[in-house]
Amino acid sequence: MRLTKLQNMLKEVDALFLSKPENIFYFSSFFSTSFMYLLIPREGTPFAVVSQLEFEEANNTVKGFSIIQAKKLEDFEKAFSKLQKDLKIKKLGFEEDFLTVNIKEKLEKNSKDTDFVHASPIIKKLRSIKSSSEIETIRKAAKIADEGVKKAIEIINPGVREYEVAAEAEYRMKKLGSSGASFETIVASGHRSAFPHASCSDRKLENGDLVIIDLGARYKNYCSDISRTHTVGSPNSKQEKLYQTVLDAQQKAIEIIRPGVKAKKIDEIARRLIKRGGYGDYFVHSFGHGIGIEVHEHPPISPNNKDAIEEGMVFTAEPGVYIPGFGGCRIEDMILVRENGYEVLTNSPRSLH
Ligand SMILES: [Mn+2]
Repeated sequence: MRLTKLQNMLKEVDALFLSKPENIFYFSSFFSTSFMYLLIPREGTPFAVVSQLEFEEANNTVKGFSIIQAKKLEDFEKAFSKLQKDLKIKKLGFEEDFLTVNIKEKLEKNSKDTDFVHASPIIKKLRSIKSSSEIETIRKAAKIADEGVKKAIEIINPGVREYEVAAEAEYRMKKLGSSGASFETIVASGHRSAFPHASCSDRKLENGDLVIIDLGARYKNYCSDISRTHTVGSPNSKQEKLYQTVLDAQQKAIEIIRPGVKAKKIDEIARRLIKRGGYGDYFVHSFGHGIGIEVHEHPPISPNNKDAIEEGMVFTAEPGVYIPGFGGCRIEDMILVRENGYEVLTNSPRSLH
């Protein structure tokens, strides 16, 4: 189904060469941790070149491909050059944002007359619209992340170190079937909460700290991503004002989500409210990002994205404010775009304390 859809979209190229494991998984259902490449012609059976290490497993999993075993990378070169001749490929699509120079040189060596055409946008677009089975898997990943956040918040107490909070949350998620974190868990407390991409340190939590927890679970090769901000002990009025502004910006922006709305419009609503709250200089990232097999994927929900969002897209809603020396606040949820609106996939309570 996905393959047929892709093949129907291949107008500009004779075939597509894929090397990115996430794209390969999307089309073949096999997530390679060795080397694996797909060659998908516009018509007819596609090919998968698989390393000897993973051959048995791939042979059992991958359907609809002609599978070629390569003992080493040189075998791949030979296999590819044969396919190249057999299929008479004049224009070859490739992932311009992923393919290594090393592999590209190997491809070029035997294809002097072949034009290489950028093909990443087609694949990103396809992957951004999730099927119902992908949505179910993402839903489960989101539920596991909710449990991870719950665990983290339970143990936020003075004297506990940031990495202990992260470890407990990840352990909880693994017990629920996650194969691991979908990115390095962030527990950023006190002054560190003002660093938008802090991971976690050995800092001990103190009374009065703002703590940003940002984590995700990987489940059956799909990712989740959620952030909550909490205080250790009771919040002060400045912290409360900050939290209310971010929450309001997030909620008001989420409310307009439905197919046809421009991504930049969603970002704009949140940005305007944060500016109105007096924090305009401190919202330094996009409102959100697509999520699926990768934690950050198409579409960006940013001031630059003029495209309309579509039914079946899943992305994050994560406004944040980071005030150096004071602290930060980010609230992040995962949103599924539905026919007439949206559904929030993460459901942890949104409260500062
Ligand atoms: Mn995120």
